[in-house]
This record gives sequence, C-alpha cells and structure tokens, in this order.
Amino acid sequence: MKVVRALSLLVAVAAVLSCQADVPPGLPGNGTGGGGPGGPPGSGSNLVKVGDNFYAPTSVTVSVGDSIVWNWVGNNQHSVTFTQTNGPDSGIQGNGSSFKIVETQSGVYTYYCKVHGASVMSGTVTVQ
Ligand SMILES: [Cu+2]
Repeated sequence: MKVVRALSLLVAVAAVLSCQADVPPGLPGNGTGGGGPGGPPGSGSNLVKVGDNFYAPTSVTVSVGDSIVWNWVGNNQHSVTFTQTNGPDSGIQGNGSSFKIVETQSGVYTYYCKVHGASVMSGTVTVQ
C-alpha cells in the first residue's frame, strides 16, 4: 500500500502545483495571471528574390494557407512560372515587381523562368 500512498501524494502535489497560478479574488496578481500573450502570427509570408539569374532561396517550404512573394531585384527580366497545369505564372517582369501567391494545397511545386529556362533558373515550393 506504500505505492498507492506515494501515488496519491504525487497527485496532491500536482494539484497544488497546477493551482499556483490562480490568484484568489481580492489579492494582488502574482504576475502569472492574465491571458498569455497572443502568439506571433504565423510565418505568413515567405519572400523569394528574383535576381540575375537566380531565385533566392531556390526552395521554400510553407504551410497550407501561407503566401509566398517573389520580389524582382535583378536588372534583367524574369518570370515565376509554375510547371503544373494551370499553375501560377507571374509573366515576364522586371526590377521592382513582385508576385504573390497563397498556397492552398499541399504538394511539391516547381517553377522556372520563361526568359532563361529551367536549366538556368528554377525553384521549388514545398507546401506541407
Ligand atoms: Cu530569368
């Protein structure tokens, strides 16, 4: 019966510990009360640079619902063209442009630059 006693003691200790954050009404707060801080917003947006002639980073991993934004930073024109049927296509754009998509389906997607070809400029988006 020693074991059972030890267990019930543990339960009692756990119960006391779990109540420590509670402050009875009328007493000053103990610093642990109150709602936790709102968590940081989801990673949300992922940035990819479109340079001459590269994407940086070349692969990104995001969650469903996340957005990805490509920013054109090079001097030459490029596109972000997905290889999947009816996939997103930024069209050919130049410095200062940006292109944003929101990922709605998990999968692995590849894209390339229509100007320079997949062997020169290609990237991957993994949606989890
Ligand atoms: Cu290009």
